Amino acid sequence: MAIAPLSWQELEKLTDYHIDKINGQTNSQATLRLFNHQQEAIRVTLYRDNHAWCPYCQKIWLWLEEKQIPYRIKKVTMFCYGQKEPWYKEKVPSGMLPAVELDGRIITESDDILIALEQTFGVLQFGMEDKKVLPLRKLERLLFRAWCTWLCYPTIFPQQENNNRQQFIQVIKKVEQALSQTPSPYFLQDFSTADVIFTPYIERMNASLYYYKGYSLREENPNLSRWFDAMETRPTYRGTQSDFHTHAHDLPPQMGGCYSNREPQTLKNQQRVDQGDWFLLPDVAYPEPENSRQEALHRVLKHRHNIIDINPTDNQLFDQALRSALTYMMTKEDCPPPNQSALGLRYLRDRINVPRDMSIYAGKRLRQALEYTASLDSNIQPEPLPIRHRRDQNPLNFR
Ligand SMILES: N[C@@H](CCC(=O)N[C@@H](CS)C(=O)NCC(=O)O)C(=O)O
Repeated sequence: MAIAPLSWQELEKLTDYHIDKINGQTNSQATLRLFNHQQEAIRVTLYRDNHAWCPYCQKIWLWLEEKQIPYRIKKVTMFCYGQKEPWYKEKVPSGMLPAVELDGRIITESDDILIALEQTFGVLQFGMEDKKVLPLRKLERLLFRAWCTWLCYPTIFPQQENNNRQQFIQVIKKVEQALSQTPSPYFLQDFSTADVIFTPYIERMNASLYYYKGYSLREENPNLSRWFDAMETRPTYRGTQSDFHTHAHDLPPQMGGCYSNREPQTLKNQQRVDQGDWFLLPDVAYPEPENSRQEALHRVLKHRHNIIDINPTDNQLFDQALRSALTYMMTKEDCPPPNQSALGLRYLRDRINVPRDMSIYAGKRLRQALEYTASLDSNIQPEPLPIRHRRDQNPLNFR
């Protein structure tokens, strides 16, 4: 049965989603985290990127959340996504992220930050300089370089592409071996700094190699698969976790380019990441929370005026189309959008940013509702997302 779009007031009644950003579970919207301490206990300010796209920021973010250190968060724009805030350049002239202010002292470089935090608050199971952790830190850098060599340089001959792939797989075998050293699914006998260090890039490798190289890191490596599953039992990781669509499109400007090998499997994967079905992607394996639709609706309601304003489609037309998609998402009934609204719906589909805007399953639900509703209008696809910059994601529009 097809139904008419609900009004904004009717939609508001369909969600009671609420989280305690300050004391509750890890979330990307918080600017203050207290873990039930008083504000006076705060000794740390974390400067991290606005979009939650910076891997080195994720490392510090995850560590602070795991240790439950009370801290403030100040969000800063990365160069490829917009203008760097002048107040930040006064503090950190290079503009580089992350930085922390610890007892009034500014520290940059994520490894130095972790070492300083360890000296102040104690280690996370094992310290950065522990003899068990040091070889793992080296292995992480080796893996990072093998990944960059495969992903970030264009190849002319298939042989070159194949060599880069083999080199990466050689290092992945070492990672698999390292993970097999203890009975735990983590790098050491329990979750520790070592896992925090590997997290940001393994997550990005999983997304980017699936999308640009047709290689499914999580599915092809049993120990890594177990590691991902274990990480996803942690609310701290879930709160910082991104999805394939977000990473496939946030990495090119950061890395200076990501190159597709255009193999049949790659093209299939690209189609799935860009146009769905997002529920079939190996970017998450824990069961979907019951309130993912409510979360997605809540987040859209909060920002609906800005979402409508920046959409290239006529505001009135898009207002109705967006309500159609949300009505479908909440009622599971077809709700045809107005004619010629498909491009506007797909514009938003392509710009849901996980976890900045919402968590991974809410993002999938919203993407799916936008795509399905757009398909009731037409199959027209928008221009691909920019790869040199992502100024289309200007955070100023959402202040
Ligand atoms: N070695 C540094 C690397 C930090 C880094 O490369 N940060 C990037 C973001 S991922 C950055 O701040 N780039 C400047 C910008 O994009 O504004 C660390 O470990 O902290």
